[in-house]
Amino acid sequence: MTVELLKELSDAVIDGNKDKSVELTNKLLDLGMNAKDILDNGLLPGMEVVGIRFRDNIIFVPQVLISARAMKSSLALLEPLLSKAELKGSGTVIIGTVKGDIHDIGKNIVAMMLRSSGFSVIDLGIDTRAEKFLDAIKKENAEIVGMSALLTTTMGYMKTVIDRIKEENILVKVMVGGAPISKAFADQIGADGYAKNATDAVKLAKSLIGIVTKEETVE
Ligand code: B1M
Repeated sequence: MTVELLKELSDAVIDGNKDKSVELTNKLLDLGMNAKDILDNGLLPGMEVVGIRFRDNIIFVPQVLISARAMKSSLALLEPLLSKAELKGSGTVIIGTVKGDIHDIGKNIVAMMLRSSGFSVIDLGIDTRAEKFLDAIKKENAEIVGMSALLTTTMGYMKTVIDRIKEENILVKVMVGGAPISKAFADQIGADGYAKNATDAVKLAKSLIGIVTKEETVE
């Protein structure tokens, strides 16, 4: 039964049916499914299909937007549950989607998961300029800055931010992620780490500030 409901939830995201998406998310929570499983096995597979259809010109920006709205409405229900652990004291992370880029679903999930692992997260939102990253890092005395980019045309801006951090000799660890980003790209631009998804982002953030042992760190 839950497998069918998860499939229906994926379909609701694909169809951009916000009400159905919210209803099914609530139903799965009532049945006792944990928030992470709903995210991984219902919402994310739906958004993956949306991405493929968008890429193949089967659907266009308006349909993607209504799918994103459905996904965000369900995420809003999951967020307090994913953030419940509230293990304070892990450190402060400044996070944002880089300049020119307005994709924020993945970045929001990463922020949510970091919060649920005890990090204090300051989310600068989308289309974030280097100055805004730098001001926040200094103001919050952050241990980590996280940048997200979903476009091949915006991923290069991550290097601009890293160069500014180096120019100003700011002591902060830099982690990057987003669909077009790879470990090789992260190394090339001088980031301290790359994570391919939100779960790995948490492991990486912990390893960057020395919370986990070497064996547990993310490559
Ligand atoms: Co856009 N879009 N989009 N889009 N969009 C992509 C990225 C694209 C791959 C679609 C495609 O062609 N298949 C393509 C980029 C191609 C390229 O650059 N090579 C694209 C394009 C072209 C565009 C526009 C240019 C379209 C246009 O206007 N002609 C335009 C650009 C706008 C802009 O940013 N300036 C545009 C617009 C939009 C919408 C506004 C309609 C909407 C965004 C809504 C929103 O975010 N609020 C949208 C969407 C939804 C997508 C797709 C379909 C889905 C993205 C998403 O939310 N995925 C996307 C296709 C795709 O990626 N498959 C696409 C789900 C999300 C959970 O995954 O974001 O990858 P993701 O995050 C993951 C990991 O990457 C990682 O963890 C997350 C969770 O597991 N991660 C991190 C992310 N950030 C991290 C940071 C970390 C660590 C890990 O550390 C800090």
